Amino acid sequence: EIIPLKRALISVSDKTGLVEFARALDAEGVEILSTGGTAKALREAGLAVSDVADVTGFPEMMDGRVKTLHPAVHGGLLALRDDAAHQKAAEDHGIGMIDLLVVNLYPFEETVARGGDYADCVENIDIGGPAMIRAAAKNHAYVGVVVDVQDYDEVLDQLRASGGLDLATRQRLAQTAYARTAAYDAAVSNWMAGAIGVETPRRRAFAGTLAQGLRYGENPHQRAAFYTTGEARPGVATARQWQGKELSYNNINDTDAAFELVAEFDPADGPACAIIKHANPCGVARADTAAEAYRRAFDCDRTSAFGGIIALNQTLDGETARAITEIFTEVVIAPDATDEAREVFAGRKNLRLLTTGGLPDPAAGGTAFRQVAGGFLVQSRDNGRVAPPELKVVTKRQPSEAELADLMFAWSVAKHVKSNAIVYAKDLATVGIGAGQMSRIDSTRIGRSKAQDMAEALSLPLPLTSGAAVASDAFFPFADGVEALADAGAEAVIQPGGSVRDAEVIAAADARGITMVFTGQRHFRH
Ligand code: 93A
Repeated sequence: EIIPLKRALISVSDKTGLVEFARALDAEGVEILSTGGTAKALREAGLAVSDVADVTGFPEMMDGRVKTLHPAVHGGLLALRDDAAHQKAAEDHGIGMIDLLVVNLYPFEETVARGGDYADCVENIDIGGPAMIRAAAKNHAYVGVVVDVQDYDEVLDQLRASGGLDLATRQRLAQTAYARTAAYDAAVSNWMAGAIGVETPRRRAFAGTLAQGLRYGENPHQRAAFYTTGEARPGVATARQWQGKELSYNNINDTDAAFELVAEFDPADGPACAIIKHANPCGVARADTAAEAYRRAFDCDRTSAFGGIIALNQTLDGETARAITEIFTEVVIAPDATDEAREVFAGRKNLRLLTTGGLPDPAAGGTAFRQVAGGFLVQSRDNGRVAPPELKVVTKRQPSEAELADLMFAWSVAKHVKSNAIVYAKDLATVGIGAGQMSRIDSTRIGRSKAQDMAEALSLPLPLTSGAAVASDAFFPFADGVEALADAGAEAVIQPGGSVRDAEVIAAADARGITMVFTGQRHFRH
């Protein structure tokens, strides 16, 4: 089952490791065919290669759009070696067999990522490469196909040991090859969806590029990997990691939650900080300085913040970095970090610092999906936002300017808390968060008890729920939720409205002298 490897076609855009690999093939007596740029690179390294143009009898033409799309190439990849008719056809037309195909594609994803214009992206859609990859992969009974520089060594090892590749390797390479072409076309389709403004989750392709194998998944007995979709959204997938050990599955999930939350707060309005545990915020705050925002976020729930993930909406500075290092933190993500901040973190192996170069646009479209048994659900990302003029005050009591600011703040946080979500906020900082409960009233109670814990930890005379603004991610089905908030001392509530019992809920708020505003928009998050 070892197919002797006599002739290889190499056509690669990413020329990493190319010369060494080709030299090793050459040393094993493999004849090498190449396309323009690849052949040039190999000749410059002193290797003897044949031009594909000489094999096809056609020059590379139309800006390289047509170079390998020819029967002399595809016949050599697709012909069954043990089929007399196939071999006769090859002989009649002077087609030589190709035993190994080495291709990596035009850098389409990179072109999108670097912000290439429409024409640039279109020109970087590889046609001949995927055609050859799919042909060679189909004929894996006889042909080996390499699409990943990482696989060069394994191919060489086998070649040196046995003169060819065994079936299991050819199968595995073919399987990898189809994963690559599928991801490539998905990237093209998804880029087009963005470029022409297709928001619908229908007619979408789903695939990603393997960015990193992970040590384990959500739990140590689960295997995991991180795939990127090529979306040009600043965040955990595109961030630069300055230091610290590899991110885990849960780290990546929490870091994403943290950064997406903090991006709700425009840096032009001042620094904001979020601390995340188990994908929920345990403290979020805005302040005049990043260090102060961090301290206030930390104060909300000092116990939970231990081992948390911190996101900032602006540059991490030295002072904030020093404050952060006072306790154990897993990950810090920010658009940027000063040299001083990096020095403060340096040497702390367990603390990872990520910078993204910018903030994601919270209002941008995009696609979100989650798995269910036997399928997955697709929806546009929750980019819903309300501006103060869109709020409807439904109670007699009107919000003060400070209350309005706190309501808007709490509402933005609630969008990023698992449902049922209740967020108590005061002076642009959370003071109690109730997350992920099956009943809204339970979230109300948990948020209140968190605020009591906070008051105890900080030796405050009264929990800050007194006079707080409260956000509820969805409407109150009954008046009891509002009663509970009033009992906690809350003075203003923001919620979508839309319950059949809205009248009862509003009446309860009026009876307790609370301000209530409706957003008309819900933010379930599960
Ligand atoms: O423009 S193409 O779609 N037309 C082709 O016929 C073709 N054949 C190979 N692009 C084509 N390729 C791609 O050229 C390969 O996938 C590879 O990425 C690149 C290598 O070109 P060069 O050897 O000139 O650097």
